[in-house]
Amino acid sequence: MSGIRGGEAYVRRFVWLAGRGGLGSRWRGAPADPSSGRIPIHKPFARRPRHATVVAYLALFVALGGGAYAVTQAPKNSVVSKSIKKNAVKSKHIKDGQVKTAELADRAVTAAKLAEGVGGEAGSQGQTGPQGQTGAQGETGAQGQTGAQGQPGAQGEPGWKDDCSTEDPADVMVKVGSVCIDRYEVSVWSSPTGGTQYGTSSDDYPCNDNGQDCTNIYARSVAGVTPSRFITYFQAQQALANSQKRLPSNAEWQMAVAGTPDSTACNVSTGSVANTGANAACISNHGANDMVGNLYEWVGDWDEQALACANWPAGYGSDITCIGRGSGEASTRFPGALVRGGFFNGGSNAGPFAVSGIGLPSSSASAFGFRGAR
Ligand SMILES: [Ca+2]
Ligand SMILES: [Ca+2]
Ligand SMILES: [Ca+2]
Repeated sequence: MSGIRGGEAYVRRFVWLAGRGGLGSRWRGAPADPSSGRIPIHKPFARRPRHATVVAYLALFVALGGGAYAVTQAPKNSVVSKSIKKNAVKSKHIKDGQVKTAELADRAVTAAKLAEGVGGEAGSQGQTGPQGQTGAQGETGAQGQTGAQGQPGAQGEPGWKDDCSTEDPADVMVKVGSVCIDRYEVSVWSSPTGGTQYGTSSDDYPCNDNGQDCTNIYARSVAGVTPSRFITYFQAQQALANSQKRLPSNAEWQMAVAGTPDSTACNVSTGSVANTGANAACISNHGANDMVGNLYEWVGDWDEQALACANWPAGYGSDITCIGRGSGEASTRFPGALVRGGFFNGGSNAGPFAVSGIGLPSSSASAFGFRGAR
């Protein structure tokens, strides 16, 4: 910018001269030297013109062909109008003789530009800045949708029907209140549906009396067979478990026997075991056969082992009762597992109230059998 300093002053003085009326005669009488472009202006000037006056006469100067004059002290093409900021160049910055019309391009200076100043061009765009830091973690997203339904599970074990029927049509149970009771005294077999029967005429069970290894015997309630006997409480219990049954409680047995005849309608005096259901009239109100007579039947309950017996009154069929300790009788310290109903040679001792706790759970006898419940 320093090269242009003084240019405005030069123009100002030129204009001031024109304002005093001297320019016309001098302009016309002393045209610019074509070799230098310098306008012959004489010093000194006693008075400086106002800025508005400078602008007005500079416009006139340009209109009269000022483009033919040039600034001699500015390097060629080093200063163009767009390089000068608005209001950056004022008359006081221009020295005498530093602006010559020869260096002003055609139409480079207009009255409007001079009044406003000339703005520079926009600079070039800067380089791309460095990458910013990683932003903070966002909030947790919303819960996803419910997944698809899984596949059906494996089939469960066969269920019991409400009417007490079973998967094995030959294995018959009857409904007694809220429980199911075997219709017949049990026959014990080598498979859930039959095979070899055990305990018909001897103690031939393929497992121990204590029942601990009895995974191979099955209890079924089948008509027309000799009920199994010679079996301990422990064995009977496992045979039932292997058939998804259990021993009935003493109470359940008592409930199921109701209505069974206390007479020879049941096998109470023949002296030998009869086939299951052979005495058709020996049946309870609930449809259970042979609960009185034929074989005594294990129930689930234990009591103190009994050593002696008594009889129920006549109103209870004079049935036998052998339970607990009498006065002065020392305890054996063993349990007596209860059997119910009497047997094939019990006579009047047999009946719906007959109960005996003489036998241990580990006992077995030709007159002891059982039936199941669930
Ligand atoms: Ca045995
Ligand atoms: Ca019986
Ligand atoms: Ca009786």
